[in-house]
Amino acid sequence: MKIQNLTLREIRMPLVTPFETSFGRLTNRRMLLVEATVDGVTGWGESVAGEGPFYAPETVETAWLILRDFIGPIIKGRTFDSASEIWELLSPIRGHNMAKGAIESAIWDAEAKQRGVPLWKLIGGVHQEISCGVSIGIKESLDELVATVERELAAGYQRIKIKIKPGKDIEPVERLRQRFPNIRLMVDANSAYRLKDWPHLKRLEAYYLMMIEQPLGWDDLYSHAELQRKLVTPICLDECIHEEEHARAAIELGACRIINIKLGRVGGYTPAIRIHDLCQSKQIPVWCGGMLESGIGRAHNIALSTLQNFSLPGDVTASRRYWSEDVIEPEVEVTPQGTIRVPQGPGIGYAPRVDRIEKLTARKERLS
Ligand code: OSB
Ligand code: MG
Repeated sequence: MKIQNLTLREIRMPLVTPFETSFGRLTNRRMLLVEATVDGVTGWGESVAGEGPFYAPETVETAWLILRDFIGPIIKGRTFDSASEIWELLSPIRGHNMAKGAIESAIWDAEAKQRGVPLWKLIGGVHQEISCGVSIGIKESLDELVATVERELAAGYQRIKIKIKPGKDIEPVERLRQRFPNIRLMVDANSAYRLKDWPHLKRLEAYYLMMIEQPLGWDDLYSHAELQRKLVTPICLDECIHEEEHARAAIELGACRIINIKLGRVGGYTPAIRIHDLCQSKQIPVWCGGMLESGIGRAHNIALSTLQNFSLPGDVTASRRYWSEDVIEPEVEVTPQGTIRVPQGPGIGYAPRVDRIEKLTARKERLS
């Protein structure tokens, strides 16, 4: 197979409702899409890099620059047998996983389309229906939070995750537990606490949470190991796991009991599958995280979630939770049981709406 064309574009989409985390509030999402043409077939990928370097060090701008000046020249015109070789080709570039993941996933989509098979089958997926949870941003009031949770449960979602930060943690959790004693509930702090806050985090244990996601520093495995020893509730790591080696270290150190895998954060399917397999061999359950993706990234998350050890509900949800109109057809829909039925068409299985994407495009560059 030969990579003929690579096109980068930035699209901008307003969120249906603003999304607030411990590191900021977002109303408009900028995302970088990659189109990769391989032997005449085009695959699509999405970089999940943020507007600013607040979740991870990368941003839309850094991903663009790395793709154009460093990844493009390695990949363009390259011949290869399988998309599984792309990750290794990119190994001279340190970090920049979100830039790598965008192009790597586009090439996987192209290969699956070439072969006429669904991408989830090509990567060895087994689940035909995936379980969905929701991630709910920090709300102004507890009443608004309760109303949001009520709505998501009515839509069928199987677990509720709320974002927390210091001062907006114990109270919202307590309120939700009073109102919904039996739901599967978890929190995500996006690194808003320090190890010395452990007695405060310990108070969350009264509310029997499924897990506490990424309470401490974004790259601080050691403190998470200390914290996990003080808690009964499992810690789930998100930000910390950006390399396969970090996953191994986290497991060996006892820094977490669950891992959230995001394609973009780890650099694409090859590293995501390796982390998945490692976790499976160590009996660490995983689930697929989300990054407020457009339909392109959402479709990739669905494919990834079909692997065997994605045994907990992920943050992969219906398009309409974030977008008034998505960029794929059909849009991602969730069943009343809170599941997504995996598409059976070739590649990502959802068709990019190129006309709409074109309208949303703020800039576009074909790499030469
Ligand atoms: O930590 O999982 C996170 C969104 C942006 C950045 C980080 C995170 C999130 C979410 C949203 O939780 C999940 C989704 O896409 O629904
Ligand atoms: Mg998270």
